[in-house]
Amino acid sequence: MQVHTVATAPFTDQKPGTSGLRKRVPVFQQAHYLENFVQSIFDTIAAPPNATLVLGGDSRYYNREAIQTILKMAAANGFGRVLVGRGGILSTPAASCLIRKYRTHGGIILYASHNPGGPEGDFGIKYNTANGGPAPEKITDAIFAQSRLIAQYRIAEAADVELDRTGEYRIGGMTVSVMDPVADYAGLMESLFDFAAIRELFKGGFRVRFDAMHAVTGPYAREILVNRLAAPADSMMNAVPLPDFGGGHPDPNLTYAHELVEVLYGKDAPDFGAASDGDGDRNMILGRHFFVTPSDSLAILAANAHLVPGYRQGLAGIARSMPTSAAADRVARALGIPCYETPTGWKFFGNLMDAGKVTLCGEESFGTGSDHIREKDGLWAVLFWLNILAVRKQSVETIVLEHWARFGRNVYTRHDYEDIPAEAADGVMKLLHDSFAELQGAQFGPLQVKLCDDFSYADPVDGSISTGQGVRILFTDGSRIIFRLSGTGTGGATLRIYLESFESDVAKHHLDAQYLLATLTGIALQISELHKRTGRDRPTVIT
Ligand code: VG1
Ligand code: CO
Repeated sequence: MQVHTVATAPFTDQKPGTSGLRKRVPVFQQAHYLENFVQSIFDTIAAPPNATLVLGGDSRYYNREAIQTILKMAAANGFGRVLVGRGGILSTPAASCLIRKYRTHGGIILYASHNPGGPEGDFGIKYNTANGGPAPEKITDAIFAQSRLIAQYRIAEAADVELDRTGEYRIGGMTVSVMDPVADYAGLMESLFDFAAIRELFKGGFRVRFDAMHAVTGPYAREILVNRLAAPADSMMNAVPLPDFGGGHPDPNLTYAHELVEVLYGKDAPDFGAASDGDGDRNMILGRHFFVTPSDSLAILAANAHLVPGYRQGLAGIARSMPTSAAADRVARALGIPCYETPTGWKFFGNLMDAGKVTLCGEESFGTGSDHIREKDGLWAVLFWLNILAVRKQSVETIVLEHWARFGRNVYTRHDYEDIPAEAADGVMKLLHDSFAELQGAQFGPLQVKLCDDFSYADPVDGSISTGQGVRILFTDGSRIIFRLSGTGTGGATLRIYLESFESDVAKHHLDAQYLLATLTGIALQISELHKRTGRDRPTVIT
């Protein structure tokens, strides 16, 4: 095997965000751009000789080219084996599953989650460590630092590997195992959930519709829902992964998954609907004419976990990201288990799960998961819900309303202002910071501000501190307004406003969240001067 050492110069913008490095495809197509970042990963992790790596992605445009490059670089950097999903496909949860099951040194996931794909769309790359989870900040910071110094990278001269046939291939001394991307993951799901009960549910005429949004979950959902659980084939929609996701935006929310929403809110709607995102780690749960917020979903899964074989022995604890509603906290209290509040991003859950402190984790951004892997897991959440529905034999809506009647309802919404000028977004955040003193104790109609700050987190396991994780305005009655800038976008800035209040009155539980949160929304707009500063009079997306 001939190895070339290629001289290169640093790019200054290779700083990983909330979840890996994401840029437009043409940025990654620049000479040396991908190679620099991959070499920076290899230099930082310093894997021992002959280590094993997992490699795959969400099927988006440029994945295949990137995989060929990364394989040649892995061979030149002394890896002994790379496990690749057939066709270059691995959902993020499946990659996490493989890293753990085969005890590999780590994995490289090529994906940009819910961001659009195609030649002008987004591409991304993320490194996961041996526990199967996204590299923690100290590693992503080190990778970034290395990318600022890099002077050369190593790459083998070799033919491209046939990615579409399972089997073993060689690049010099390194083996490439092209694997079935679904089998191990599907087996893991089967070990956690009562597949027999779910099969019975479908047999009884319960109808489900799953929208893979032309992204990676198509083959996974087909194998699990149709082949193993015997749901009818027409339970699936948009199930063939496409490099540009069919021109869509593979983000499972009420705006971008409108095709599914129309089915579930239409005439003769199925009993249950779900969608997943580009890389398969998110989930949206719908009942007939009913939407379950991700924050409620986490709380409901926790409250019903005893009905599911994999969780029957009890939960060690729950963790949620700071902007996620406190619905799960109420369940944790009732169960007598701890509830942790972390910054946004799944990487913060890893330590808690590794230390055995939490079993379930969730984010308001349609992410739910457990310690079965170290990523959020879209299909896992779907199966968890189906398992609960199979046991309780009630509708999704009834289960949610009963949950609220018991615990109260944390009324919740998120308003996203996408692609606004970075200066306007920074201006809003600065204004808020500058207003902390003035806001403290301020009265807005019936609501009084108890505290405002910029959230920071001390990891209870390794003591690491993460600051600047979002502006919180907390009111004395438990209501909250959070402002945060997205760390996953590639164009302009995205400002997220998270709004939450608590409603104990059952008579109000059926009311629309936007209506119930109107006062809080007004306060948020007033104190942020958002409309004036961004020129926008309404959010791009409401979830
Ligand atoms: C968003 C979500 C966050 C999630 C992250 C990665 O980040 O808000 O909760 O962990 O995406 O999700 P941000 O910084 O844009 O708010 V995904 O499905 O990449 O893997
Ligand atoms: Co995702």
